[in-house]
Amino acid sequence: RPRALSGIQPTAGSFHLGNYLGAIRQYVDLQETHDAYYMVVDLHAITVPQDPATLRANTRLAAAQLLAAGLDPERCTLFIQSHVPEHAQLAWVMNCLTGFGEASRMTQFKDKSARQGADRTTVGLFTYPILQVADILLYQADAVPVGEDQRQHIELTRDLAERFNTQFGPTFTVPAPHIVREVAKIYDLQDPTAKMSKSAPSPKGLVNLLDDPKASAKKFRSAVTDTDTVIRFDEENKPGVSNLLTIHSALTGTGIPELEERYTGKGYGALKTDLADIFVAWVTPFRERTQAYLDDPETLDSVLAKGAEKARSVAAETLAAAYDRIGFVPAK
Ligand code: AQP
Repeated sequence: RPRALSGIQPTAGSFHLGNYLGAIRQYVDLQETHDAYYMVVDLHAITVPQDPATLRANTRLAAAQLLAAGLDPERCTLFIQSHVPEHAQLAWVMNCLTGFGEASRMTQFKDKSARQGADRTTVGLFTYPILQVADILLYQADAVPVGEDQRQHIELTRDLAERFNTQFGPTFTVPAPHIVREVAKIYDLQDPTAKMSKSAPSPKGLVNLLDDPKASAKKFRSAVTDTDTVIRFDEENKPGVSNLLTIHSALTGTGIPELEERYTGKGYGALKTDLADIFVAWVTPFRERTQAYLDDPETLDSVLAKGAEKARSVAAETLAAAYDRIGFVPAK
């Protein structure tokens, strides 16, 4: 079976609809076809300041949400990144293979550091994509399910895998991004030209899965569209309507052309209200399942412990091979 690997940050507490449709749904699908490894990336979380108690709670909450979304510990390996020390170890190696200029070109870093201000930006945030390279290469992943915003980081991963393999001999699988075009970028409901993001300037267009469903329904009903009345998928001229159609189609499995037909002659209000109802019907059991995992911390911790053990066995083997190629003396 080919391997899949992906990670998700625990920082915001709740995942948002962009995380779910752009990434987590693909995690669930790839369990069926791949030897899949998924992790809650707490090492990535501390690239920005975290309160310790909140980080701990949010890390468990992230794992609970992944299980609630359909990850099955019998069919994939779910773990916490910091439980596998090889991530930090291989990241150091990759840091030493990455050009400073190359790292400086990462657009996510440029955006996030600009938002934070230079004096609050850490070196950790700068090298975050290189830790991500290590995350992926340790598992010899073939496929990396992510949203569009991560494409550049996967490119960097491919470059570094090839660089290492050329310099030291074949060691790493060169991975490919697994990006599902239709849902690769879910947009903010209030600013449909910006990606839905936990760090959006305003939470008004951000749909968090664990928020009160009534509040989320309201966000759908007041989503920004345009002054026209026609329901048609046209990302350039009708980004708001197109985003709503994308979300509707992803949650119901109905094709966009069929939706366009169904809503012919109906106003935007009908689309928004229907979508609000569809979301609430989907998210209500998701929230209940998340709560059930949180209420049973023993099961959750045991899933994560088993996952870490399995992940470590793979990661340790890869790290040992890399260390050997580099010329490190093996520890006896
Ligand atoms: N709007 C989105 N549409 C599609 N996919 C998305 N992802 C994030 N936002 C969207 C994908 O979710 C996965 C997990 O992302 P992360 O843990 O790296 O979180 P993030 O990218 O930090 O989430 P945000 O909300 O986008 O936060 P900011 O803006 O602070 O970075 C990834 O696969 C990502 O592509």
